[in-house]
Amino acid sequence: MKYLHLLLPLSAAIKLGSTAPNKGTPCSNKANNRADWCRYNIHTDYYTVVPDTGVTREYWWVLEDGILSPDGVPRYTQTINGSYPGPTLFADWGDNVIVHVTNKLTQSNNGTSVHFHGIRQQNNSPNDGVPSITQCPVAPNDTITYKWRATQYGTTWYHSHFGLQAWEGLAGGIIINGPASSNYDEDKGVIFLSDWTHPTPDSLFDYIETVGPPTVNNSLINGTNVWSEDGSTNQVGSRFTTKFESGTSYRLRLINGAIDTHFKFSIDNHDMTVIASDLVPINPYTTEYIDIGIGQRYDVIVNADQSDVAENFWMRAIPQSACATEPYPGNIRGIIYYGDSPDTPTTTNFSIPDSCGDETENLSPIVEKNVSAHPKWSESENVTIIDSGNGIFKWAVNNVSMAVDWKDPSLMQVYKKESNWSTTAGVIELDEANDWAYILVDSTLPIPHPIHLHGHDFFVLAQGTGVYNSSDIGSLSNPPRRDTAMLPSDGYLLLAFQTDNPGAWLMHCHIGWHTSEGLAIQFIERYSEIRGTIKDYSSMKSTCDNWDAWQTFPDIDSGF
Ligand SMILES: *[C@@H]1O[C@H](CO)[C@@H](O)[C@H](O)[C@H]1NC(C)=O
Ligand SMILES: *[C@@H]1O[C@H](CO)[C@@H](O)[C@H](O)[C@H]1NC(C)=O
Ligand SMILES: *[C@@H]1O[C@H](CO)[C@@H](O)[C@H](O)[C@H]1NC(C)=O
Ligand SMILES: *[C@@H]1O[C@H](CO)[C@@H](O)[C@H](O)[C@H]1NC(C)=O
Ligand SMILES: *[C@@H]1O[C@H](CO)[C@@H](O)[C@H](O)[C@H]1NC(C)=O
Ligand SMILES: *[C@@H]1O[C@H](CO)[C@@H](O)[C@H](O)[C@H]1NC(C)=O
Ligand SMILES: *[C@@H]1O[C@H](CO)[C@@H](O)[C@H](O)[C@H]1NC(C)=O
Ligand SMILES: *[C@@H]1O[C@H](CO)[C@@H](O)[C@H](O)[C@H]1NC(C)=O
Ligand SMILES: *[C@@H]1O[C@H](CO)[C@@H](O)[C@H](O)[C@H]1NC(C)=O
Ligand SMILES: *[C@@H]1O[C@H](CO)[C@@H](O)[C@H](O)[C@H]1NC(C)=O
Ligand SMILES: *[C@@H]1O[C@H](CO)[C@@H](O)[C@H](O)[C@H]1NC(C)=O
Ligand SMILES: [Cu+2]
Repeated sequence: MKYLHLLLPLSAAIKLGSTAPNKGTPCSNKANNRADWCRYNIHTDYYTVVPDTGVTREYWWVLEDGILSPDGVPRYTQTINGSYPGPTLFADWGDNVIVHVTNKLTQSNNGTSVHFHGIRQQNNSPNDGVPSITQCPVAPNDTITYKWRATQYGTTWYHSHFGLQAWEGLAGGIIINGPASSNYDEDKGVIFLSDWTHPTPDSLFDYIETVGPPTVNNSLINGTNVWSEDGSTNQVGSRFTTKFESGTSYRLRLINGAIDTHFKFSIDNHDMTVIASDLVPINPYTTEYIDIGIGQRYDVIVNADQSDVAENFWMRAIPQSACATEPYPGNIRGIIYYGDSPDTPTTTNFSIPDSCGDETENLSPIVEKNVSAHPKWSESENVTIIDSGNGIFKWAVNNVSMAVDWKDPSLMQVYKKESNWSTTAGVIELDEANDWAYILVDSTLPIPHPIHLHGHDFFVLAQGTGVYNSSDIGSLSNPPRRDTAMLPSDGYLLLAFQTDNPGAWLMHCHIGWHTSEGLAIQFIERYSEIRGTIKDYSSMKSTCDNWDAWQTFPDIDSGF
C-alpha cells in the first residue's frame, strides 16, 4: 500500500503530524522510541501496509569454492564472496531488494539457488529460490536475479535450496530494519548459530541414507569456534567475542542455520528479553535461555548490567542431546567482555534442561490475527521413514518421499497449464482464495522435526507428544505465528494458514538431511492465479535452458 498522504493535499499530511519522509528518505528510530517508524509503528498491520520507501537495495553475490577453517580445521566450503556465513543482507522495511547470484562453483554438478527464508514473496513465488518448485537450478557460470519487497521486518536468513549447499556454506543473515517491541541502545547484528562437519555434508550423504545421521563434529557461533576440548594442547580455532559497555542494552539477532542441531542459547548471569520470533514481533518476555530450532530466529535484548559480577561471561549455544549429538557439546561458547579485551570467563551456566522444545507458549504476536474455526481444508500428514530399496532410507509424508524434477519445476508446469502432478511431487492443491487450511503433521518416530513453510507465516494451533486429539487445539485468537515450528518427537504439530498468496510453496523439515531425503510436501495455492505471478517468464526459461544444457547426470536427491 502506498503512503496515504501522497494522495492527500499537503496541508492534510501536515495535519496528520506525519514525520513520514519523502520517498527515499530513510526511516529510523532512536533508543527510546523503537516502537516508531516514520508514520508507522509496531502495531501497523504489515500484512496490508508497507512503507513506500522508493529505495532499491541491489546486491551482487558470487558463489565460489573455498577452503575455510571456521574452527581451525581446514575444510572445502562453498562461499558467497569468499565468506561463511555469507555477507549480511541489509534493507529497511518497504525497500525493494535485488540480488544477482552468479554460480562460480566448479565442483561436479553443482547447480544452485538462493532462498530468502521467511520472506513472504507476496504474489512473487518465482523469486522464492527453490529448485524443482519455483525455478531450475542455476547452472555453473550462469547468473540469476532475485527481486522482492521487504514487506516484513526483523531478522531472517538466506540459503541455497540446492542439495546440501546451505550446509556446504551457502547461507547468511538478513536484517530488515523496522520498529521493535522494546527499546534498546545498540544493534549487535546477527549471531548465526550453526553446526559443522569436518567431512563435507555431501560426502556424508550416502552414510545418512544407509545408516543414519552421523554426529556432527562441532558447532559455530557466528561462523567461529575452537575445535576440541579446553586445556587440550592441540586446540585450534578461536571463539566468538563481543564487547559489552556497562549500562548499554543490546539487540542480538539469533539465527539457527544448522544442518541437524537444536540449540539452547544463553549468556551466563544475563537475562534476555525476547522481542520477535521469526519475522513476527511479539509482546516481550524475559528468560534465562531460549530454545532455537533449526531455521528459527529470535531477536533478543540483553542489558549489560553484570559488570559488578565479572568482566568476562560465557555466551553458550548448547546442542540439545535429546535430538543431536556432538563430541564437545559444552564447548560451543563465545565470550562477552566488559573490559578492554576478552579473557577466559570463569562464570557458570544457568540451570538449563536438555530438550528440543519450542518457545510456543511464550509467543504473543503484537499485530493480532485470528484463525477461522471452519477451515476449508484439513490435511493430515503422517511423517515416517520408508525403505526405498537397496537399503536406502528416505523420509516420507503419507508414505511418499518427495522427489521432483530439476528440469521441470512446478511453476514451469503451471505456466504450461499442466496439472498432472506426479505422485512423488507431494502436491496439495488449495484453490479457493483466502480460505483456511489446517495442516496436522504427526509422527510416531522419536525424532523432533523443525517444520518450515514457504510463502506464509503460519499459526501454531497445537503441538505436543502422543496422538493428536481435537481437544488439544489451542486458542484461535491470536495464536503464535511464525514460519518454522517444532514437530515434537513422537508427537504432532497442528498449523493453520490462509490462502492469501498464490504460488507453489514448499513445506519441509529443515533438518538438512531430511530435506534432501524428501521430508516435504508442496502447496499449489490458487492455481488459476499463479501464472499471473510469473512476470518474467523469459528469465525463468533461460535459467531452465541453461540448466538443461548442463545437466547430463541424474537428479541426486529430493530435488531441492
Ligand atoms: C561480491 O563480489 C562481487 C564481485 O566481485 C562484488 O561486485 C560485490 O560488491 C561483492 N558483494 C559483497 C556483498 O561483498
Ligand atoms: C556438489 O559438489 C560437492 C563437492 O564436490 C559434491 O560432493 C556434490 O555431489 C555436488 N553436488 C551435486 C548435485 O552433484
Ligand atoms: C565458466 O567460465 C570459465 C571462464 O570463461 C571457464 O573457464 C569455465 O570452464 C566455465 N565453467 C563451466 C562449468 O562451464
Ligand atoms: C556476525 O557476523 C556478521 C558477518 O557474518 C557480522 O556482520 C556481525 O556483526 C557479527 N555479529 C556480531 C554480534 O558480532
Ligand atoms: C567428524 O565426524 C565424522 C562423521 O560423524 C566422523 O566420521 C569423524 O570421525 C569426525 N572427526 C573427528 C576428528 O572427530
Ligand atoms: C550447568 O552447570 C551445572 C553445574 O556446573 C552442570 O551440572 C550442568 O550440566 C550444566 N548444564 C548445562 C546445560 O551446561
Ligand atoms: C480476535 O478475537 C478476539 C475474541 O476472541 C477479539 O477480541 C479480537 O478483536 C479479534 N482480533 C482480530 C484481529 O480480529
Ligand atoms: C502413521 O504411519 C505409521 C506407519 O505406517 C502408523 O503406525 C501410524 O499409525 C500412522 N499415524 C497416523 C496418525 O495415521
Ligand atoms: C507405502 O507404499 C508402499 C509402496 O509404494 C506400499 O508397499 C506400502 O504398503 C505403503 N504403506 C502404507 C502404510 O500405505
Ligand atoms: C504432464 O503432461 C504433459 C503434457 O502431456 C507432459 O509433457 C508431462 O510429462 C506430464 N507430467 C507429468 C508429471 O506426468
Ligand atoms: C480426546 O480428549 C477428550 C477430552 O480429554 C477425551 O474425552 C477423548 O476420549 C479423547 N479422544 C480420543 C480419541 O482419545
Ligand atoms: Cu526432519
